[in-house]
Amino acid sequence: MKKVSSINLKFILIIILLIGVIVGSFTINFKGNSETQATFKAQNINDIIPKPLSYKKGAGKFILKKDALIYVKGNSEKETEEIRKIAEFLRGKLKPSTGFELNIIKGDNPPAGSIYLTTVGGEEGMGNEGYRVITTPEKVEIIAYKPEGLSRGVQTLRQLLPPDIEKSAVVTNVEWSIPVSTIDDKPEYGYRGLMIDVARHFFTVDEIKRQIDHAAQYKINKVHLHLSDDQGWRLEIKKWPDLTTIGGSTQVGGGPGGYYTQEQFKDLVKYESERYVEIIPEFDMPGHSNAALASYGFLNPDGKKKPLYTGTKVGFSSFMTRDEKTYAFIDDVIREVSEISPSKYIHIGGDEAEATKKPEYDYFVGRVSEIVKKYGKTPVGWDPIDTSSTIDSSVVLQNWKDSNTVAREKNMKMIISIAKKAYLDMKYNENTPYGLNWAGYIPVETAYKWDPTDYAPKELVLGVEAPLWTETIADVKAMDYMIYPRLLGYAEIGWTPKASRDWNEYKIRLEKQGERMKNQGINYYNDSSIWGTK
Ligand code: TNX
Repeated sequence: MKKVSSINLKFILIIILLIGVIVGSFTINFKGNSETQATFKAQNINDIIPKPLSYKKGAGKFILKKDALIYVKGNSEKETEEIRKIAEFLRGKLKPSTGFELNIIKGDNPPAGSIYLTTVGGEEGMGNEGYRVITTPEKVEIIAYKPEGLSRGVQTLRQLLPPDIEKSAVVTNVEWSIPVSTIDDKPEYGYRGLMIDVARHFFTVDEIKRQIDHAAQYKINKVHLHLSDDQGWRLEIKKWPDLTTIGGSTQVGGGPGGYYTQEQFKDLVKYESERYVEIIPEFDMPGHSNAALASYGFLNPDGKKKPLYTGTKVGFSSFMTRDEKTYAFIDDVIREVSEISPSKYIHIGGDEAEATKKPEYDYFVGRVSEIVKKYGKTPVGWDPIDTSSTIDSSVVLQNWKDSNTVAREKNMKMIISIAKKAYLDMKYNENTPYGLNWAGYIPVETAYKWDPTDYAPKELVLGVEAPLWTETIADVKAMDYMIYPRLLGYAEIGWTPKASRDWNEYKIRLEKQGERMKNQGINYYNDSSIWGTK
């Protein structure tokens, strides 16, 4: 009798277990895809873009409260002061939505409830941009080898908080919590860039700051400004003021154009350096130079100024390549820029010089590269600059066409910006209201599914850059639409190793970023393949 009942008990237990399993799996199926993904996600991955190298989730959470303190401590007083500025940036980002006025304190041993930013204990292997975020119920600690790493870690911290953190007005019904977790992170490439063409259409300093602020949250660390083209010259050069008063006076379509004074440029550079973003100035030569040729007659063979140009054709203008007046002028430009631009790079253009014969082009880019080097900077040029006999591995190639054989032979370092993958001015599809399509359509998926090593050997790759040419982009709304969400993909291609990237998994994280972008007022392209039709 006893034996029978124990068998029965086992049987009943098995039945209960089986029912449990069936009901459980049914619930998951019934709940549908998104919730299943959410459950999976909560346990195993996070929403962060670019995806960190490693993320481990524990039990519990840290809750940010209104009396929280931000402790900062560097390896020297100077470093502590630098970290204090990063803490100020963080406080500024957390304030609008939380309403909290977090106090910043120089010191270690933060009390429970604090955020702690420190380079003490940071390891050299983390590199300049690597960081670790350790979240426990008591505190959030970001450790890095350099303050720059802390600034990248702070961008990650924003993404660990609920999306409401990005709202610009106080939200009261939210718990500002971060799951207990440890993140170890560092980038694959040191160059993760965005280019903005401010020559075809001019954008103000504030518009550029806003754009860079948004890009920096995804750890973009280089912003290349295309400061001159046929349609406009956008940076004051004190020795040659007509460059901006005449050359900067219009834009595509004939609008009023504009330019940056050197003071404004310095202010922009300083603002971005506080976000650890480097500004790289470009003057496009010998082609794309009509705005300069329209400003000064002496730059032209007949001594007369060219008319200003407001169309969108390329390849018709050229500096005189065998006239020393040209080089004296360029020397002045490069000298003045090198004095106000801390970046080690100066971009000299070199693309689409169809009005310059090949031997003249070669001579010209060689001479201009020497000028750039004379002022202590590294020249960067678009292809085909690599094909010039005057150019060697002291020059960086920005590769936009799918051809860099000569650059490879010369061991030139490269920034990969292949037009058919990385051009932000290409339309997403035939319905995109702005942009061009000469390099094809670039849907969000295409923008994500490539790697710089598809185009060049890894040891030559400095990183990636996504250029926004602005022939058809006249305002901030259009700019946002073309940049977002594709820039998140480019940022991840530059940051996260190829082996850790997968479109299907990325898509889930991208979907989550939609709410954050919306909260920040970014007019992103609301792609139905990512966000559905809601
Ligand atoms: C090619 S890419 C250009 C630009 C145009 C762009 C338009 C490159 C180095 N030159 O002058 O604005 O196409 O997509």
